[in-house]
Amino acid sequence: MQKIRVSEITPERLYLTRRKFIVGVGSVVAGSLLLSSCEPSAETDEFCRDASASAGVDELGNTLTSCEDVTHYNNFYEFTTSKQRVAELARGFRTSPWQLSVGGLVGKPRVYTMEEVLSLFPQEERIYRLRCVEGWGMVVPWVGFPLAAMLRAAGPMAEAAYVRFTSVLDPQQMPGQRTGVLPWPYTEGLRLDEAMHDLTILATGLYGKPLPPQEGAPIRLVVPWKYGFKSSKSLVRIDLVKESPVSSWMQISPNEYGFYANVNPDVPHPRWSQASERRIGLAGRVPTLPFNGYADEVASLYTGMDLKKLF
Ligand SMILES: Nc1nc2c(c(=O)[nH]1)N[C@H]1C(S)=C(S)[C@@H](COP(=O)(O)O)O[C@H]1N2
Ligand SMILES: [Mo]
Repeated sequence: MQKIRVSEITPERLYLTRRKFIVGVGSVVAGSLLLSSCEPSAETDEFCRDASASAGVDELGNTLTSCEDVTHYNNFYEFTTSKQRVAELARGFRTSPWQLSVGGLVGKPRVYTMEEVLSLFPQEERIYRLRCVEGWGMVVPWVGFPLAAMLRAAGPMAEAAYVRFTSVLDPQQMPGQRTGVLPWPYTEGLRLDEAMHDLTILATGLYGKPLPPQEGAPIRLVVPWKYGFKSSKSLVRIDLVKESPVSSWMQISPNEYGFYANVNPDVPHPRWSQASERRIGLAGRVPTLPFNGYADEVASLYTGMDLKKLF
């Protein structure tokens, strides 16, 4: 099958026109320039050669992780459990044609092609911290749109309380799916109000370009206040459901990788501390912030709940 890149169908300006920040607009945007964060080098592959972001830092002043590091240090167990090898094993993964179904307890279920997704939902840049439960983090300039826009278009029914996310099942293309390292397809879930929060996005790109395969092309979830495993890659289904979905990670290790998985420096993983993290590309460690630094935006979602139990 002929491989068609999303960028060939959709002009890249579609991704580049609506850059804006959700938080910390002030000085960062005022002084922003289109800057290329990746120095060309022998190591830099095609994707990063013309990478761009509207600022070099997030709203807290953290330097963006280089495009090269973002795209060569990945968790994507469908390909391999070796973070440095995901890019190489995912190269050439066919993501076109692609369909994303939105269904379950909705009035208007719909199957979107990627072309429809990109033309119906205006794309914007969101610079977010990503914190993996393993104790490392990155700062990534995503391109995408609020999941809420797609859920609103579907018309959630009154009984819908949760959202289940299903990633692609394609063992022919994904060697990790020919192993039992996780229950496939990769499944995750959010409470409906978490899914509707404006910080929750579906990402279709990063560094100003359509997602490369290792990042969960052509469309993946990004929930920046939760551990990275909640941000499912290469989505094919989004279903509104009544009961709390059981994720792939909950199935294999419920006391290590729970449903909420809100970033919390005060709640250690059973096998390591979560108090600090290694920022990929930087020396040393930095303190991990409650809700990954998004507490002002999201803490109210959990009023009255015991945060220590929300692992
Ligand atoms: N489908 C799928 N989604 C996934 C994963 C995975 O293995 N499969 N890994 C998760 C984990 S553990 C993390 S930390 C992030 C990593 O995203 P990144 O590679 O873009 O940094 O993706 C998440 N989404
Ligand atoms: Mo992770």
